[in-house]
Amino acid sequence: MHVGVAFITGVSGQDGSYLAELLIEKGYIVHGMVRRSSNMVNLDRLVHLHGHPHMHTHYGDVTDLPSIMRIMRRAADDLGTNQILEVYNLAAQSHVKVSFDVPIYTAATDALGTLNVLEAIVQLDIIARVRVYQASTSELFGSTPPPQNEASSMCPQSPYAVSKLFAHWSIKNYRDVYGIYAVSGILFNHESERRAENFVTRKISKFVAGLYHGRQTGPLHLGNLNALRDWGHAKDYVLAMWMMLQQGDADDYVISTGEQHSVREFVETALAVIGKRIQWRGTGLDEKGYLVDEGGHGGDGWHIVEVDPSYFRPTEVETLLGDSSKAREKLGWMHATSFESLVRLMVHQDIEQCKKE
Ligand code: NDP
Ligand code: GDR
Repeated sequence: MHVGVAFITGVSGQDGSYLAELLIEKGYIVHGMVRRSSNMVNLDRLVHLHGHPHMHTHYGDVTDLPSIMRIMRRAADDLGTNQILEVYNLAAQSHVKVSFDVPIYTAATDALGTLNVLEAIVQLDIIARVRVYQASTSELFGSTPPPQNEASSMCPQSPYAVSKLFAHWSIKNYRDVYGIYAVSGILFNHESERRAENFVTRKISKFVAGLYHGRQTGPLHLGNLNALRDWGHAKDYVLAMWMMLQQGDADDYVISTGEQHSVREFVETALAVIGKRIQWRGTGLDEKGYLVDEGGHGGDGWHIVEVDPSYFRPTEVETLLGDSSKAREKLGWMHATSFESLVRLMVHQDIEQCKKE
């Protein structure tokens, strides 16, 4: 017997893989959308999900409405009496910097893709049998000063954030118009060893693991070291997604740790895991007036970090710090992994991974 049925778009991503694991453990049947070109590393690593009778993957794309409808119909077929289909819309072009290079594609996936998911529910006439979770983001706050909570102004700073704001408002609109149980989780940055390697935390943990194994021949090239983020562990955050769909009423929630660290601190903390220290060379201002670091070395003249302006963003989100008191009070959610534990976990996992390679 299964306790519920879920449909996850973006199941091959960092969050999708943790969420599929969580739901399978809870006894759900999980239907996940993957693309022909999807990177299956995360799902492939989950040996216990392979061939699991409750885990199904289907080809589709959120820009292709018929494929969403086909998978949704298939998932709805598994519903028992009085069961509700939980739809988690995690699919996205999720890289902020990349969204400046592919704005139209980002909007097609992140904005219109979400509208497609909502419209599929309306077209299939299954509104009363569905609950929807939308992957909203702290990037919506953009230039709004911290701390940010559900009532803070949304000032998106990238095509990614603008597209996600469209999706965020579409969720509210379909909730108001059709009465769909649809929620947006406004999640702050969350990371793990399953994070793609072009996000800053994983880029750092991989580099430090290489350093540990004596495999780095050059410095780590990074962009803005002064950006401040509120980083948690993805595993804690997918639990909050599930909790949001188990409430009496549909509502939006900020999910964060309430602790803020700079990219520079992430580098220092990761290096400390392997017993190394970095001496920063000082800072200056670039032509836009941003504080720019000049990199740092390991004390023996060997450069550990070089600042590479090609990683700067045309408009940067400088400071994010979430206030998730509403989630604490109403959902009873609280992050379990501290910043130091997160960094330690990521570095240790990459040390193991690097050894195998
Ligand atoms: P990932 O980039 O790891 O995963 C994104 C997933 O979306 C991948 O499975 C990808 O599949 C899929 N995808 C991309 N485009 C399409 C498409 N057109 N149709 C179907 N699937 C598609 O992101 P995360 O797991 O980190 O994040 C999950 C969601 O949460 C995203 O929407 C992200 O924007 C949002 N978010 C993430 C935060 C974080 O800190 N991680 C914070 C707040 C929000 P493929 O392998 O085929 O590319
Ligand atoms: P972010 O994550 O943009 O916050 O979006 P990312 O790790 O890309 O950047 C965090 C901060 O680090 C600075 N930075 C660099 N970033 C990258 N990727 N590479 C670098 O070399 C580098 N050097 C410095 C960035 O400028 C930025 O300030 C993530 C994604 O998961 C989104 O999908 C999600 O919505 C938000 O988190 C919340």
